[in-house]
Amino acid sequence: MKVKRFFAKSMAEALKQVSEQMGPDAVILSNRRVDGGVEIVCALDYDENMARQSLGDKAIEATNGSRLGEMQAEQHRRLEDELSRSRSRIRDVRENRAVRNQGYVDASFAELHEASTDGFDAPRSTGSSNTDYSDELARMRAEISSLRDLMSGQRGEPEKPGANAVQQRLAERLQEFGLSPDLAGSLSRRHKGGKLDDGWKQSLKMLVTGVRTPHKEWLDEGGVYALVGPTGSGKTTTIGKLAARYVLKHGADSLALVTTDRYRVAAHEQLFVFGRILNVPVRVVDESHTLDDILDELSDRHLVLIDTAGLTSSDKGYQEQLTELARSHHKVRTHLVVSATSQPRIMKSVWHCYKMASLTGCVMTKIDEALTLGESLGFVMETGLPVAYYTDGQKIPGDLHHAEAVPLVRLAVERLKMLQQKAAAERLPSAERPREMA
Ligand SMILES: Nc1nc2c(ncn2[C@@H]2O[C@H](COP(=O)(O)OP(=O)(O)OP(=O)(O)O)[C@@H](O)[C@H]2O)c(=O)[nH]1
Ligand SMILES: [Mg+2]
Repeated sequence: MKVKRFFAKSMAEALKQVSEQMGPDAVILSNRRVDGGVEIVCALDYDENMARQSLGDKAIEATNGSRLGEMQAEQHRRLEDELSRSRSRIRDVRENRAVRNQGYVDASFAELHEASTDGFDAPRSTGSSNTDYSDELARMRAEISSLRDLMSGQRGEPEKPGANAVQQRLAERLQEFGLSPDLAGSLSRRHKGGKLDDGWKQSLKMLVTGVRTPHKEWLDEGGVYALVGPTGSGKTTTIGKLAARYVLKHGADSLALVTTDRYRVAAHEQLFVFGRILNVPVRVVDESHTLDDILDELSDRHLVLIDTAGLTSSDKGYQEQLTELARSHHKVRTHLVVSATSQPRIMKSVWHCYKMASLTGCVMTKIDEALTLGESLGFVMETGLPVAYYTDGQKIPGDLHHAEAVPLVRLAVERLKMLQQKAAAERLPSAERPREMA
């Protein structure tokens, strides 16, 4: 895992540096404003297990992937600063060696001694012999090498040995529920004693706390919302559902639809059909109409829903589309649309892919087709993305639901029960199976 820090005057410049120096597979661990611009910390070959290991016990605080990324970035910043301090001390020692005969060595070690109070072991000797100098240099080199190992994630704290049996069973049940082994392990380890069922309840409570949902519906709050995500995840269908629901509740006059998809043939057709049926205007971002021009014109609308093309980082237009959302002077709340049927690793890579659009939340689609829902809950818990809506079918607008943590977790538990009942029925001899299972 290679971690690197970038500085630039603007986010666009920083992202350009990232893509030039680390390529399209770079994962953004954190971005923040600093004096004179922005700072981005990125990783190549990012591996959460490795990140957790390198953070040791502190990783427990990282209940979601986004926090883990930030902690990893923070650790990298700290190590990089220490590394540069060590380097400058070595430089100082070298320079001082050159003028040793002028009696500077004692002073330089005294200086090192002072500097060591901020995190390094103090050099014990203040003598001026060559041996002292070599020892000190060797110690610093070892220090630098260990810092480098830490920064590249090669040397982490070893895993704590053996969780107890209840924790083990709890972790298994949480994985059956659909959570990743990492998250299942970290939730189960918090259950310090007692029965399996108590641990299960405690873990569900933690999931409820970890799954963030907005208090207000977009339809009531109003604003500009964009849906991004991979092709086929359900962006356009969800916009159709949202638009239909809005029109039924508030009428068509204060709603508008926009699409940024000028990359694919007949890309707007579906959205225009929704617009025609609902009597709502549909605007297309193209060479002659920028997103901001269109949003300026629509500023009197209570709700504007933006559909986008499902592109991957290797597609032409991917960066352009996300940058225009992120840089708009309107407050665009960009949400990632994720299918609940995706594998957890795919969900994560999709999130990494779209993170640069400054995501404010997500919409979970195709809940009806997913065998278990723990994957989706784990995803939102690990990324920290609030879930605004979820969809569970193709009916417009019936299969759209405003998300709330308790019902979502309850739904996931029911889904697990159904799965377990089905598995139990399949294990029975056919004569004893309930009719629908037989
Ligand atoms: N079963 C089920 N199907 C859904 C759901 N949401 C969307 N779909 C279906 O998924 C397919 C793809 O949906 P779209 O809305 O076209 O996907 P998209 O994200 O706009 O795709 P692109 O425009 O290619 O980026 C369609 O057949 C939808 O009917 C859902 O909640 N459940
Ligand atoms: Mg679409």
